[in-house]
Amino acid sequence: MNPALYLSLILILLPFYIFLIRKTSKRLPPGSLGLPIIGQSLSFLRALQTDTAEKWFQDRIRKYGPVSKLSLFGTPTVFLHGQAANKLVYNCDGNTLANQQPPSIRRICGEKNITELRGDEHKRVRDALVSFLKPEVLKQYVGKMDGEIRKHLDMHWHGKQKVTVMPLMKSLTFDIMSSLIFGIEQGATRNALVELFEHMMDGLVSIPINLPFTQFNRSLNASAKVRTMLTNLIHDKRAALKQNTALPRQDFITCLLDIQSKGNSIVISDEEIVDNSIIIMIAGHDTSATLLTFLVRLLASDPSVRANIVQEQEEIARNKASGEHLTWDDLGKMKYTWRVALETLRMDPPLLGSFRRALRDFDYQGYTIPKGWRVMLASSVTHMDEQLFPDPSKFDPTRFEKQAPPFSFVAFGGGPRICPGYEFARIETLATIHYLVTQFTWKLCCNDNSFSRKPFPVFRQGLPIEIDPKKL
Ligand code: HEM
Ligand SMILES: *[C@@H]1O[C@H](CO)[C@@H](O)[C@H](O)[C@H]1NC(C)=O
Ligand SMILES: *[C@@H]1O[C@H](CO)[C@@H](O)[C@H](O)[C@H]1NC(C)=O
Ligand SMILES: CC(=O)N[C@H]1CO[C@H](CO)[C@@H](O)[C@@H]1O
Repeated sequence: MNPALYLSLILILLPFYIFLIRKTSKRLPPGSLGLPIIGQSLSFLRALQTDTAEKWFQDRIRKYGPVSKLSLFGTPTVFLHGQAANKLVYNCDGNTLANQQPPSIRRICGEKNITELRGDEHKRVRDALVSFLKPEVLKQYVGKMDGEIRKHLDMHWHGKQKVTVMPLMKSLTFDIMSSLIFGIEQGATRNALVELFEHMMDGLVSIPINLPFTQFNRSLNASAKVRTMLTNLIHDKRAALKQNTALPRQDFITCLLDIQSKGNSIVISDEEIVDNSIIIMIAGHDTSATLLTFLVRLLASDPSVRANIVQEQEEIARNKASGEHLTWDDLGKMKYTWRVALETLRMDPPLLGSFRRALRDFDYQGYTIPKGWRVMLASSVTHMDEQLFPDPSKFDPTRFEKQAPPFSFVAFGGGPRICPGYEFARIETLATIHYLVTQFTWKLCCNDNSFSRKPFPVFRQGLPIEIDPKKL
């Protein structure tokens, strides 16, 4: 991070920071707040960059126990981990702990964002999202996803000897979402949208200074353009629905417009549709692409898992006519493949934890978590707890033959804010793996297959592989 910008950030935040740490005389958790504002931010960022965040968590736990205080990104913070902490934070009511993104992210993602809402407001918008993302509805879109995946493989994999997996998976999950969420198919509009989203995402981890040459400004510009595009899209689709040239079930946007026009219990405004489709794109595209990339890496390096998956998928392929797309029932048969995906998420979760903000003082394990402080839940620490997952560093998909203990497997979060995209992610992951293993064999071809977290895992070399088409 640029030192001059960091310094100005410190000067802006200092009074607020002093106010927060002065205010309380309660029994605070152990730990040090470190240097003003900077606190432990740099060491944490370094751990993320070198993929040693898990070790960073463990060191802190060894030193201070299950609850400790620190200072991250200019805010005094309480660090929590463990099954009980997962349960507390994920189930906590919206009057005690709120999801609160920094103001910079709010400006990019919009104010009517589900991640910002709480209580009844959260439930109303969430119900609208889930009305599209629930299995009974999503199952109608399996064929559409299937089509996107096959098109992607024809364009970017067939005829190649070497491909770089991570950027391809990002473009695949983007294309799938663009088609299902916005109904924007291949073409100039989609290409423009990809670029705008990239700029937007860059800004989420940039320094929030809005000057004509900063990344943040470029991100805000992109956000404004996406918003205009989506607002126009909504008007067009509403007109098309009225003239019956679009179907209510065509995509996420038409689904919400249909709900809106019926004026029933779930009401959602145009602005909310725009903000929440942006949030869905941001929440759903890197996470799923990360899972797929880890799966491709795993299948290159674990022959026995690979053999089992190939067997399961070829069995399904044998019962299909050529060109026939996968169905909901086919996906239901991919039980082993999905357990491998869950075990991959256990060992390499795309998100290591969650942040919340305390809206009032509250006590946990004899300590006070003061109002205004941030709570950092290192939720994925339970993934490596040997009480919950015996022999935790062993890759063993059969663990997921049984339900994991509550609040122990939290790759999708938990409680009322649990990831509503679970089913979406399951469908696209299984369908993609199906076509990959039935059409190709591959091997890793680069010595450096390491990644850093930004905060999502990013493979340093993008994970290049050598591919061979299977003879059919
Ligand atoms: C493997 C893929 C995915 C993983 C690992 C994942 C993980 C998560 C996690 C951990 C949370 C909770 C964050 C918190 O409580 O702080 C979350 C929330 C969310 N996810 Fe996912 N996600 C995935 C895919 C998706 C997809 C495909 C979509 C959309 C189609 C999606 C949409 C959302 C939304 C809208 C929220 C916010 C929900 C709320 O605040 O009520 N996710 N996700
Ligand atoms: C980016 O900076 C320019 C020049 O200062 C300004 O006119 C514009 O409003 C900024 N963009 C946004 C979306 O704030
Ligand atoms: C954002 O747009 C403004 C005005 O349209 C322009 O002056 C500015 O250079 C743009 N910012 C970036 C970083 O591209
Ligand atoms: C904290 C914040 O800015 N969140 C906004 C999200 O949307 C709600 C409801 O529209 C606003 O009231 C909040 O200000």
